[in-house]
Amino acid sequence: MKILITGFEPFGGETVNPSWEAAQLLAGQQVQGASLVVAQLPCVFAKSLDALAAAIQLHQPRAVIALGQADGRSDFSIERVAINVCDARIPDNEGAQPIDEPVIAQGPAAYFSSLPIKKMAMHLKAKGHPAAISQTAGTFVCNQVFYGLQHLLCNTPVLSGFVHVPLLPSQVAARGGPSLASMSSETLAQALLCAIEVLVQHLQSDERDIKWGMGANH
Ligand code: PCA
Repeated sequence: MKILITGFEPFGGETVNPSWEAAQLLAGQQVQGASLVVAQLPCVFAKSLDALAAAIQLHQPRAVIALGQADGRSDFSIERVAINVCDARIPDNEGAQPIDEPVIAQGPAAYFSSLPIKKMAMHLKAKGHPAAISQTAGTFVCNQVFYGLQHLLCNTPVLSGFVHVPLLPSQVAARGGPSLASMSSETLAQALLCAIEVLVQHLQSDERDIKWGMGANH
């Protein structure tokens, strides 16, 4: 069983992105029999969904967790819902700044995460990691990827969703000003392993249900 973890390239003039730093630390690790594979996504509206689809095609994962940097958030934000809107506050890495555009024309207004978000948040908190369910992934490239991911996989048994992570200490230091919460890439990776553990257990119990003809997805 493979789990695909995606992270983003740096954007907005930064030189690192915590989502990719953490993803790289997870590459090749095993979690209760599941292998973690990773892919980096461009922070470019016109390219991110093609890169995501190519990684899914290549790895054929049983679940996908897309990660992104969330400036100013102090906890793991396990996103509940992706909306069909791109409304960019800043230009992407190729200068595009869509305003009030759909991610997928004619797509539904929103998709929910199909990850066990409450179980993941509870387990993270139980292990001492700050975590919360977030009700918005914004309207920039992260939300676009989250929406595109759910759209691509909505009629498949592959579970998927999005988690925003806090900044790295170096990013906070470079900003100066009042201290923002930050987490090292090692802490991020450790916490993500806890969340993935819960996901794998969830998938395994799902598979037992399917085998016994119960077929429940949640
Ligand atoms: N964060 C941005 C896009 C890439 C990233 O890491 C966002 O929250 O939309």
